[in-house]
Amino acid sequence: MCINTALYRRMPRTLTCISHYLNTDFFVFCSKMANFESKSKKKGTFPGSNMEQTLVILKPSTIRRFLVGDVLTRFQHKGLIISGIKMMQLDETILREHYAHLVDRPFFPDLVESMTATPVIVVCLKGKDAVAVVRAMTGSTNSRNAAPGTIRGDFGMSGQENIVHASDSPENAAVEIKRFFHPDEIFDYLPCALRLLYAPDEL
Ligand code: IDP
Ligand code: MG
Repeated sequence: MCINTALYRRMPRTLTCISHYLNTDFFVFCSKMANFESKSKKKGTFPGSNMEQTLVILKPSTIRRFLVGDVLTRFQHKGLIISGIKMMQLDETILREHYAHLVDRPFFPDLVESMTATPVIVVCLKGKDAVAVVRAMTGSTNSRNAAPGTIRGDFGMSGQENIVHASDSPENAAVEIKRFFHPDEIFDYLPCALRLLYAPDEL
């Protein structure tokens, strides 16, 4: 029997063994997780209850440059949970509220024009210390000064066209999430990989 035929004949059994192994392992993992969650629920410390939420806006230039996937991938690879996500068209009214600290600045009309050029994608991200983590990943306001490795540092050349908005404090994050999402657009789920992302005493 040639070696290819031998391998071919053994293949189904090998695949069955692998799948059996994976299913068993997955089953054990899920039972452990369910047990862990039910114990935590009884203690009143459901995993994830000490996590923060923060708001990110993928700006029109990011949409137009086809960078949506790259930016979202960064947050997902970091381990941040997407609790809400949608595309929406902003207008001057909401921007006057959102950028209230900038309405008197000479560049404000340009900022409105830029932020209304196309729809944006608003994202609510969840994780431990999510606000500070996402701000650090975002980098300095002016993309030219933003450190390499940050989103603005890696994808931008501009102060205005700086890829994303990110909430700058937990208090502002709460206000901003309410500004852009209805409560029923925020979803409370936990990923299977939660116990691979955090140690038990961090949850
Ligand atoms: P941040 O986005 O890093 O929190 P903010 O000071 O809150 O920075 O400014 C909000 C947005 O306004 C910035 O992301 C940027 O798009 C724009 N912006 C801020 N400063 C300038 C400026 O000096 N020139 C042009 N646009 C600016
Ligand atoms: Mg800001």
